[in-house]
Amino acid sequence: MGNGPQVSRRAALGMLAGGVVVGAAGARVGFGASGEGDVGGTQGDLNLTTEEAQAALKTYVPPGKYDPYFIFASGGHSGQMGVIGVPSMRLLKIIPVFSRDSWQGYGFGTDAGNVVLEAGSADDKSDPLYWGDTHHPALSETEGDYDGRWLYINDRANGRIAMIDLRDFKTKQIVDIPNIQTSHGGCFVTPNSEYVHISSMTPSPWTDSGYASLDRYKEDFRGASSWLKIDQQTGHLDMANSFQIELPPYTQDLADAGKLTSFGFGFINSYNTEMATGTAGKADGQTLEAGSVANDFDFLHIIDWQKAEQVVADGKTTVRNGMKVIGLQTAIDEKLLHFAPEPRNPHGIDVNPTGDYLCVSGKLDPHASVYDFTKVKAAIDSEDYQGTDPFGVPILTLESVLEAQVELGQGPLHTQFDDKGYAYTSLFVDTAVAKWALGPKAGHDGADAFTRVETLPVQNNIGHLVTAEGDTVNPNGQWLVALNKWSIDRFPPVGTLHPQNFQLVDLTGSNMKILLDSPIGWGEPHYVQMISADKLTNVMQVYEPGTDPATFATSEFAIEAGEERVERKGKDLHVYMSVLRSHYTPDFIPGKVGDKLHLHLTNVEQTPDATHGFAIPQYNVEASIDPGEVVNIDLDLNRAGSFAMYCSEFCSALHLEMQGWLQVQP
Ligand code: RUQ
Ligand code: CUA
Repeated sequence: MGNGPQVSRRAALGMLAGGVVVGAAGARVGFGASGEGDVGGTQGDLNLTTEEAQAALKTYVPPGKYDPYFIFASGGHSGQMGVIGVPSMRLLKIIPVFSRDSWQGYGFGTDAGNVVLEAGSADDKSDPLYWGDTHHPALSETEGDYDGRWLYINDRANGRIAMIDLRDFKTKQIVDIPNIQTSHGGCFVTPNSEYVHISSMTPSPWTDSGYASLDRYKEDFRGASSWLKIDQQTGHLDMANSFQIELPPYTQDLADAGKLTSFGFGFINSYNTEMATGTAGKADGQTLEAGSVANDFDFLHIIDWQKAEQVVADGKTTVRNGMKVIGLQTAIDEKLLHFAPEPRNPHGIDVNPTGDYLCVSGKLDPHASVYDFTKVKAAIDSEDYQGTDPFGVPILTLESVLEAQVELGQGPLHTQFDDKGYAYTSLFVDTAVAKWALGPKAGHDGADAFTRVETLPVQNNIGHLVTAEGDTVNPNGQWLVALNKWSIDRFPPVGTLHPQNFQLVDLTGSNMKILLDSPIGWGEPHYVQMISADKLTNVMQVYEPGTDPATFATSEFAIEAGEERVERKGKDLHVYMSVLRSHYTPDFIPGKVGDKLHLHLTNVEQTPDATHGFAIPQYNVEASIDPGEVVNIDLDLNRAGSFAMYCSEFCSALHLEMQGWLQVQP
């Protein structure tokens, strides 16, 4: 990554601290002695206050230099993910995941995207799903720290999960998870990337037909906690070695993995433990909104996944739709599932970096409820129960496990952490970030333990937030980004659908300070993770010659220059084509109506950035072939015509000449 970011950061900080700094090139820039001076004239031109100019310097990444952090952002129902540099907040890339992307040839008649997208649609769906609601990204971890290998993201809408390889930033696998319809809880990755977890959101009927009357909600509907095994070589999800735990038909919400002190456990919040179903078509029925807030408490689900692993190994599972399932009664009998009461309708559950504190955000309660894991474990071991739920799941005694309730403000949703024992919780209703101190096990045993120390208003209506590596065992504590749902008035009007607003917050000063508004005009991100750029050590700039990106192995269809050919076997027309600046070889495809065309394109270049496109007008084909990559396209030639195929990526001076003909004789 070079040393650009460090130099630019140091320059910016030095300027703020000392007023004068010698920049990387040796030129002097400075403020007046009071810090009130102009920054090289620009401050005046842009009409900036000194504070604004200082903020600009902190976020400025000079041309050619790199950002020290990467954000991986979900894109909501755009089905994509965004890669954003921090602190510049520059958009570096969009990664298509659940939806098509013509730039990258993802899902346009090419194997790269189509195979992944189609494999990720359940068999009973007549059409592949071409959209998803990307929700909670989860980076792979080693010993609780991001390791820069893989990235997972769930589809909240369709209960699926995708895996992205951070060698080439491409989606490699989509799995439609059996027995859940929608998903929300997770994804989280366990500390050594043993599993990625995802649980259902709204429960679904566990009946053979997939239908059940809402009158039988309690009997027939179920939730599930899914533990999907990660293949340690490829990062792919190994469904044969995955399992689910059957859960009561509550709405399981956010979830997080235990770490260090709480390693081996997973935690899921819930709401609608009332099992309200909405009006269910009844004139006097109650809305779900009203029915799901009746109880004072819902249940924090506490899952011992190491115990669950043992139960699976002992064969105490049934198989449902191809998935090993630990039944609810087995989970109770084996003592791998416990509940703790949590104030009604909470939202986020976040485990602090030491793994000691489980922080539950109240949503309808102005507090964060902090549970001490050591107490939770002791209560489990001593069977310190205050009762059971309607399904027989033991409920731990609240007073025995609750460590503190910290008053934060209205509408707490999600919490992230820094390296100094502070927690940062988003307040949706107050549209603010609350900074608060954790307790003794996070280094705060003085008067500030479990108290709010600062509130920072943000614009507008924050959902999630992220701090640098803020959900690992080792947060960096430098930056916070508020993921604001509304951006009203923050940007010039661009029509009736507004961008979202990511606000970059500096955590290094004595107070939290907003440095930058960053419009997100390509999706509706829910959650992001922020990783130090120097952890992304495996990123490729070109593929090895002839690589199949699905496996990173040499493709059986790869060719070298000189091996191009056209082979006809009856109606099957195989074309082995090389691609380089600025021609296709061969540039002529002799087809007939009724042929099956199998195109095998090899980009024989090894120059970084020498990507070529391959588009066939009116045949809905658009491929992107990166240097070294092999792309296969299967096409039924069902229409006669002369089709001018062309390179869609501006690759060279003679890019416009990079053309050929697909001839389909009547
Ligand atoms: S959730 S804004 Cu779907 Cu991540 Cu809390
Ligand atoms: Cu190749 Cu344009």
